Amino acid sequence: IHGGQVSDIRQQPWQAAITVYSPRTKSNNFLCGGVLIDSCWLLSAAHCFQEGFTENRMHVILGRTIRLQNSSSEQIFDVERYWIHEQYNDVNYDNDIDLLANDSMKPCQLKRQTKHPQLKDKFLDFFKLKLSCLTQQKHTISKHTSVSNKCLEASHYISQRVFRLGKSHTIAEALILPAAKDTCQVVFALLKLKSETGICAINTPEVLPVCLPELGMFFPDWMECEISGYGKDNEFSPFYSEQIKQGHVRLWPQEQCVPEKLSGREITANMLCAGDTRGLDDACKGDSGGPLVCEKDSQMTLIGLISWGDGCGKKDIPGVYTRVTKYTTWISSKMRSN
Ligand code: 4AZ
Repeated sequence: IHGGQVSDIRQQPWQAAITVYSPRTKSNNFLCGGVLIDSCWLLSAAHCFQEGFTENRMHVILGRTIRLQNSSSEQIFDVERYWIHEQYNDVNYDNDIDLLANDSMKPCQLKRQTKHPQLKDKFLDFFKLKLSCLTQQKHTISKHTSVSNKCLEASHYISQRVFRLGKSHTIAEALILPAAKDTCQVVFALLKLKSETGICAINTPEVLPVCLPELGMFFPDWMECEISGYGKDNEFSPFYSEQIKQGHVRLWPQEQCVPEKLSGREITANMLCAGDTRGLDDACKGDSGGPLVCEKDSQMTLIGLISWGDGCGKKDIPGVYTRVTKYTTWISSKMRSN
């Protein structure tokens, strides 16, 4: 994000960072932004995937404020499959939209799995209940009652198990409290989930899907909306941002969203322009695939995916976004049939 402010993931809990494994450097490299739209589903920009990376090289990181720093609130997933829009045009970026399915059966963090064998058996008991490890509660516990690291790890372990068992119909809400020395006690509330499909991302203050626009929803010209990402501060900066940033941009009238403003490149009806007329806040390299969100009827609603532009933050030059309202049918039909 050019301009804007550094933010906290709790301000944009739908923001994802997508990484791709490079066999050459043997590391996971930051690829693009993404947006969580449902427990197991994300949207991103098609052009991020045009090199045809295989799913097994990609990871989705949710819940992180600092891009490269592990956090107790993060939830990391493999990608089961991704779909690039059938009409995606890699010359003019028309239909620059991509849908990813989280792989609920393959969480990335299985390291802790064998650390708490005693919990393994117990886990089967709460299998029929709803489980969510509320990070904020964990923090409160650790601050005020100096919970042992063991308990924090245990609650992490349980949440990882839930990801593994993502296809279960119901899981338990659990709160891990310190009991006798070095042991943890599991306190849980019963709650039955309505969903019969897989559960992947668990809702926490740091991980929460954005709302999709409803058919025919209207967003007025010059409405102020919000963008976010881990992308660069400036077009020629060598680095992506260390911390998630947010910015504020206004929706441009389509008549002013023309090639003359965007170094002659074609604009289609599937794109929308948004920007700060003063040339302050704008999306930049690495923000692609991330969200443009507007508040509508007090719901944070995804109306654009960061797609392209002419540099970053130039005065009177808007950023170009994939117009999400054009794809709600495509998105729901893909989700329904998969
Ligand atoms: C990019 O390269 C990019 N200023 C995305 C958005 C914008 C510019 C570049 C808009 O991913």
